[in-house]
Amino acid sequence: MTHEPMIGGIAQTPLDRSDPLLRPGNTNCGGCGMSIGLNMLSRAIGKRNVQIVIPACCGIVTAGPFPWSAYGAPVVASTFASAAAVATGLSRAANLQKRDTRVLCWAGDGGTYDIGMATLSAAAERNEDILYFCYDNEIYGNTGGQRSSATPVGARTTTTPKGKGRQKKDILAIMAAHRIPYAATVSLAHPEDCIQKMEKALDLRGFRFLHILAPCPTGWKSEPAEGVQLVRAAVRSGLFPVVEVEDGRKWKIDIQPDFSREELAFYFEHQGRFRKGFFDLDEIVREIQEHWEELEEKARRTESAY
Ligand SMILES: Cc1ncc(C[n+]2csc(CCOP(=O)(O)OP(=O)(O)O)c2C)c(N)n1
Ligand code: SF4
Repeated sequence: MTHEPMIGGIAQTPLDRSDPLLRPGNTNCGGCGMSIGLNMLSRAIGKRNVQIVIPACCGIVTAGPFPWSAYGAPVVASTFASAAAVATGLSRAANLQKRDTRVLCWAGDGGTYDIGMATLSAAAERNEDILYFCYDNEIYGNTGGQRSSATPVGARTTTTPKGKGRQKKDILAIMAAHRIPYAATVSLAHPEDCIQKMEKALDLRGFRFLHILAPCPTGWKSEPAEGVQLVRAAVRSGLFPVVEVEDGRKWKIDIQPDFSREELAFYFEHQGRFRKGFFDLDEIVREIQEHWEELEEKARRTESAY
């Protein structure tokens, strides 16, 4: 393990790209979906130069204690609310200096859907040259699992002990509505599609947004070994649509679900946060159908228009 010393929060040594983005020896929980996402991102980055801004979240704890870092890339820790604003500064500096550096944000759902939304929306509206990742574990994981606006209906959290009563925000639609060049969801159970879309997003210019459903065994009360299976079940049942949107109007469905009710039941039954009696599977099936009717209509319109 070659953890590099850092000065002023930024690793000073040039990147050795044989070094993975997420080094061994980090303290993330076993089976953490965020770790799987970082490993996929590591493969997508390849030899590209990147700088990563990470706000308060599990992902910044991952770095470990100063002056060491468990990240094999320069990382700037930002306040919760400012990741996209800090990334704007880094990206503009890199562009002024004509450095071929891709500036990324790696943030949880709390830092994206809620606390960082103002700077995220502002940077997207200005079409800053940033690739923003939201790894969505559907809670404030790092502080013990409070509800966020990404928490799904029926999920018990420390602040919704009887199960959340509201649906999660549709973050992809919100980001697409900014008419940014690229917004997409990626599945950790479909590595080819995931890495190919990460590579595409890395090479595009302007504001890009990728949304990752990231199982959190600690908060979801699920088996660490079942995370990828849970994501596959979410994709196959249609609960987590894998789609991409270009320029806010060209919608494409990347993975067609089979709308399996068995997979949906597996998803809910294999997570302790969903207690029987606090969610209605029939209601969830209806919501999935409604959402997919909208998505298919958008994809049809795109096909006929472009
Ligand atoms: C303004 C502010 N409020 C609260 C905190 C405490 N805090 C640090 S991390 C965190 C949770 C982050 O949740 P999320 O963004 O979903 O990422 P996760 O921890 O799930 O990886 C909180 C509440 C903080 N650092 N700053
Ligand atoms: S609390 Fe959840 S997101 Fe955070 S490191 Fe553990 S498994 Fe990963």
